[in-house]
Formats: sequence, structure tokens, C-alpha cells
Amino acid sequence: MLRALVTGFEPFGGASLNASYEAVRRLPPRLGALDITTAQLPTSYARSAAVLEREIARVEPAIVLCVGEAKERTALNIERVAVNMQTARIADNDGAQPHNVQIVGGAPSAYFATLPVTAIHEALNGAGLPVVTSNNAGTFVCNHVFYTLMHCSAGNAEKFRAGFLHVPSWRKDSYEHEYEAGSAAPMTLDDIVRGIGIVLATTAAR
Ligand code: PCA
Repeated sequence: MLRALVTGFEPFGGASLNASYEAVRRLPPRLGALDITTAQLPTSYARSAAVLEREIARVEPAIVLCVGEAKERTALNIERVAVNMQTARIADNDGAQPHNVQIVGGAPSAYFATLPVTAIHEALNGAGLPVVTSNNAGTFVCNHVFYTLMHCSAGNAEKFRAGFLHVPSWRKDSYEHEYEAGSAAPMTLDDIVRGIGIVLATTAAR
């Protein structure tokens, strides 16, 4: 069995749920040859990395996939690049709102995900799910966690493959201000869960 660690985030910005954790917690414990452990990360610059690193040390995974919600996006966004920068448009769950602050001083400007991004894109597309390969995970807590993950994986003797997926919200209340009233949600929660499963299965197969 291959162990996979999959994380989602706490709600943030006044929302009552976060699509990423709602989807992650619905994953089955077993998926083909994968043994799946899930965790919820705080939407906090100061606290998220410690929780992620603790889970990586505890689970010793071969694959780590962190998932976050981006309610302005309408497709699964497989993220290619994490940048060493924190700049927030809104406060995180601790009230922190950094501007132009490096995540790890003196560390590389950016890391690429080590998941098979092109194969994942093709697999999601082949399953009929909306997918975009993204080169911009933002500079909020999702990018912070993604960068921390890749920095940790680069420095870890026990190599694991790692990356990040942004998912849209499936709840009308979180996006109706940006979409026309009465329009359908971009994805259902079931399809978001299915998409995460395909990301994991595609990675495990390579
Ligand atoms: N989305 C935010 C942080 C937590 C989440 O689910 C982001 O895109 O940075």
C-alpha cells in the first residue's frame, strides 16, 4: 500500500464551510493501492505549516496533496508553482494580513509541484471534469501551505511527491455575488470529491 496524506482547510473569510475540507473528508480510506489519511489545516499563516509538517512526520506519506477552495474559480485548478511570498487581500483566521513578506527567508523564490501535472490534467479532462493547469496559487494561506509543502519535500530525505489543488465552491451562497442569480454552481461536491480521487489515482499510477 502507498500512503497518501490529503488536506483541506478550515472555513475562512466569514464562510461557514470550506469546499476543500468538505470534499477531502468524503474521500474513502482506500482508493486502489492508496491508503488515504486526511487532515484539516487552519486557515492561518502562523499555524498551518506546523500542522502540515506534524501530519507528514506522523503519516510518512508517499504522496501529499493539499486542497484549498478558490470560490472565484470555476474548474479544478491543478497548481504548478508555489512562490515564496505572502500578501493578503483579506485577514486570515488569526487576523493576520501580511504584505510582501517572504515565507522562508533565503529559500528559493519558487518550487514546482512534483505531481504529474500534465497527466492529471488529461485524466480529469478525460473524466469530463472542468480542469485548468494553474501557474498562480495566489499569495494567501493556500500558497503559503503549498510553498511550505514543497520546501519540506525538497529538504526531506524520505522523498514524497507533493502538490496542490484549488477547487471551486459548490455552494450558491458563496458565489452568487459573482454569478448571475439562478445560475448553476460550477461543480457539485460529488464531482469535486471524484476529481480529488482522480488526482490521487493518476499520481499513484506513475
Ligand atoms: N483557500 C484560501 C486559503 C484557504 C482556502 O481554502 C487560499 O486560496 O489561499
